[in-house]
Amino acid sequence: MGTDGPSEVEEIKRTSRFLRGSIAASLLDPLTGTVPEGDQQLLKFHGVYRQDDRDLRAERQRQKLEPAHGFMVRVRMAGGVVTPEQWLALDRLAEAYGGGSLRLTTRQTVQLHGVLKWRLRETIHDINASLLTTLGACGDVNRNVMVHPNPHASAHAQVYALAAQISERLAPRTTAYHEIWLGEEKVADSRGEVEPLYGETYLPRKFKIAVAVPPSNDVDVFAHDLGFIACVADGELQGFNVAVGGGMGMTYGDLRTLPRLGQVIGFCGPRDAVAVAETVVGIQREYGNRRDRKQARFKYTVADRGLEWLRQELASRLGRELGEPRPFRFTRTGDRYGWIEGADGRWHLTLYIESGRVQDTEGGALRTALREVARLHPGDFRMTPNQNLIVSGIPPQDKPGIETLLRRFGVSEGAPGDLRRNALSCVAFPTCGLAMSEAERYLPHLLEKVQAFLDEAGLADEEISVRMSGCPNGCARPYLGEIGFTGKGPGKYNLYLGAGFAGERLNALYLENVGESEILSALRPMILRFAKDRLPGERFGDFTLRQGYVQPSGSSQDFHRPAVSPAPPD
Ligand code: SRM
Ligand code: SF4
Repeated sequence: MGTDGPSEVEEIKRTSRFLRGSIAASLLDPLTGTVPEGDQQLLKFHGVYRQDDRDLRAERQRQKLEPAHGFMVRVRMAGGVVTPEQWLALDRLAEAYGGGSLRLTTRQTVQLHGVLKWRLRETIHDINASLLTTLGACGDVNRNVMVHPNPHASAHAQVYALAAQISERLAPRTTAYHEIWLGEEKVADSRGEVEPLYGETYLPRKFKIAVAVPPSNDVDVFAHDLGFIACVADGELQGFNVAVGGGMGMTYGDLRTLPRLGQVIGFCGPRDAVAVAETVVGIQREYGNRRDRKQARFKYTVADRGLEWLRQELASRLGRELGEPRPFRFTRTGDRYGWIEGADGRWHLTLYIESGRVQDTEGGALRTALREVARLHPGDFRMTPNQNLIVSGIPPQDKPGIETLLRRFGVSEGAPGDLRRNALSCVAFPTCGLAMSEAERYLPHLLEKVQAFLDEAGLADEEISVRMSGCPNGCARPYLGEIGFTGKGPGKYNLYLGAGFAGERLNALYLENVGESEILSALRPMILRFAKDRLPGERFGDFTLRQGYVQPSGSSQDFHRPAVSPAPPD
């Protein structure tokens, strides 16, 4: 495809017969553990990514062997809620096909890694048998809808129901999924099939939605293409402020790409929210850039055409304008750990899960512990937007049993009292094909060293948000960390400073392409000075900005980009 025509992925989608491609045949090809490029693109819509073990890549190349292919399988579950039975099903699959680990993600869901091609059908079949799905977990559609998961929050049930409705309304309708994975009868002629919302080319790019309940901004609502900020008065949901055009991903050296924060454009009533979501997605489907995938996210559509254009387009399609935004205030982004009692007397326990990795290691039997809890727990399990897990809805009489179980397996019920409690890291090596540096496997070691500076400064308990991604795509939302890292190459990172603790301000680049010793040499004097010169209650991110370590990046408002003509509607 030339630069003026649709991108190659557009062609793959258009000719795929609603996401069928040659997936069914490729899965049966005994000669290779992978599938052709076109099917790799289509598999994403089915919640499946082809990967290879990057720890083994060089050695296998040397031995002239095919890379050690494996597939990542991601579940779509609005708001990250599963029953104990569903948790047990995922646990069984992790054991059987996923290398013994479950990975909780930064978007409130679960991934299995390393599933072999020959096991994909069984894996997805079993996920569906437990009444979960992987359809639409990845690909150019609306992804997992995030929502503030604390079941004790006021109006939570209504807010959660909204997230589930949005997720359902925006789910792909293709029957290819059932045909390929669940053995349902083939549609002889897919030409009669329709995707009422998406059409045959789906969206120009992925689309992400989150619902926040202030004062918690645990979902990082401004990092989303579309965000709903609940307004609750006297326990009653009044409606939502609507934020548009956020996103994290950027490409080094490409100034047309930037992280950007969503901006609030108005207010809608609780009953209008699903229609707002559907309409915004429809606008992006028509106006998003289909020629250049690096310019195809909704944030670029908004930046190119302007907020006023979007407001008017939305109003004319909805048949009414959004209301004036209502006041709201966020105080933090992370999770609230430990036990909390809900209004109905049931208990909820938020467990800290390092980088969301649920597995048994020499250090502790976390996966076994959670399996045992699932066997006796009548409530549910909720993934948080920060890779943690809430065991939710525990009747008071069951609480002691669960406490005993967790202690038996060495699982702490509280948060670590150090930097780890507000830290996020993406998967990166060995599975992520785009990783430039380590993240999940390295961040804990770095945090230990940075924590030593806080201890030295007498700030052992200080809460600072730290985010690390293994590349600039930003899967750990690193541009919202008071201290943020993005991978540049083996052992090298860009260091960012100055984001707001409540996720309301992006950070800015402080050091480029630096290794551990430069990072530590930079952070130690800064932290010691913070202890001495901070204003009462001042957060580290605010301090680094006030002291001029970085200038406000301004990218949430002033969207710097060279002239790019907006894409015409398809
Ligand atoms: Fe992500 C691609 C992992 C949240 C921005 N992301 C990937 C892939 C699939 C790599 C690939 O394309 O080959 C990674 C798979 C790694 C692996 O081995 O599992 C991957 N992303 C993840 C997860 C698992 C990170 C984690 O450690 O938890 C998160 C799964 C979310 C989910 O459950 O749906 C994850 N990714 C995010 C987020 C955070 C968020 O959505 O809140 C972002 C930034 C927000 C945004 O989208 O702007 C994010 N991922 C990306 C991008 C850059 C998109 C862009 O606009 O430029 C890519 C690359 C791409 O799409 O081309 C990417
Ligand atoms: Fe992979 Fe980069 Fe995402 Fe990390 S940020 S999971 S390295 S794509």
